[in-house]
Amino acid sequence: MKKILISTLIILFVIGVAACGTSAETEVSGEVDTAEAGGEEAGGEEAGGEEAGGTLYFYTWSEYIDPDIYGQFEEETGITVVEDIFGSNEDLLAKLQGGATGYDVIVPSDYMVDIMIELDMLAELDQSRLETIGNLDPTFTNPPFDPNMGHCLPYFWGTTGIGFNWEDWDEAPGSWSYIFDPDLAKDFSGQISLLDDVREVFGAALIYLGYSAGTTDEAELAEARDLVLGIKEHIYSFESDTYEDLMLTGETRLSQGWSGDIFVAQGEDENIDYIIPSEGAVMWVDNLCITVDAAADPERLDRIYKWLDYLNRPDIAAQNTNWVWYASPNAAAEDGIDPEILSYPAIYPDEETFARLQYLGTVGDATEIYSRMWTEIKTE
Ligand code: N2P
Repeated sequence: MKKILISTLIILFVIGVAACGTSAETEVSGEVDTAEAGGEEAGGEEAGGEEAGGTLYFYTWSEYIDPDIYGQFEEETGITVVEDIFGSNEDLLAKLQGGATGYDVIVPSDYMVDIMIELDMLAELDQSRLETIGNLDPTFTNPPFDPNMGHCLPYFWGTTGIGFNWEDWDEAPGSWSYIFDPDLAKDFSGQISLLDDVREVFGAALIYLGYSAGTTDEAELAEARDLVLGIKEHIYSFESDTYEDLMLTGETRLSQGWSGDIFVAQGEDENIDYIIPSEGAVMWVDNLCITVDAAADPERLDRIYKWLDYLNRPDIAAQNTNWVWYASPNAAAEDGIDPEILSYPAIYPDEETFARLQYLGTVGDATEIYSRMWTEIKTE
């Protein structure tokens, strides 16, 4: 199955299909106020300050690392990692564009890497500074959004599908119609959550309608907007950071969500499960990227390369996947990854499922249409 997966991924990349709790904050930040990480000064003087190893500011998605890794890294290098959380690629971009210069390493998805490279926001990656560079699966080393990993290291990849509770179903809800068809969605009225993420919500609606997840066609986008507006009365919330907690408390029964988040919730309640719908789903690759601001400071860069090398070590990458339940692009980590994860088709999908996955892709000037229609969805 692994072979099938790799060859399919190669095809996807080659043809460029692209068409909570932040426990780490409390554990690692200690004396440092993480709110400062977004400020103009963060990562500056403090970083070179009282501690020998200094501080590294890591801006990432929620629940996206085994929190133990921060302490292990600090023990080994003396470097304190301060985690700050964003909920969507657009929030990440807005924060940096708003003047936050303190972040060292950020974790944008595929299409956002493309946008940030274009905007000169990412430093080039000096692969010669990474002893672990050879650990990556070649499938991921020349992605269309970052040729030859010129800027970033792939971190995790996964899909965006439907989280559900087996208490409600005899057969898994394997269609987006359970969310987007008002006649079906009304059965769970007020108990459905969608991601608070413009591209993900449009992506799913467009896929359900049979269009490309990254369309730039205004009429198709209007149809997708109207679809979401048509079920909005049944939506409990638009939520990206804690939607799996809502499933655990039973407040929501169906969630648009990211594979690993829902599998982690399944660890607490075995009735919770995840499915990639028959119409298809969004697939993404998230990446470790260095901000241009950090790259201007050799001391910050030293810490950054140590951090990237550490996360890309086979034992650490495996430990991390075993905690987050997202697929790893690190081939050398495979031996350490829980066999249950490696054999889970919704994490490492088979060829037939892969054929139904799409990258969101960049949409250029149509970004304005997406954001206008997103506002219409959120405010109407
Ligand atoms: C983890 C979020 C995964 C990010 N909580 C999806 N791009």
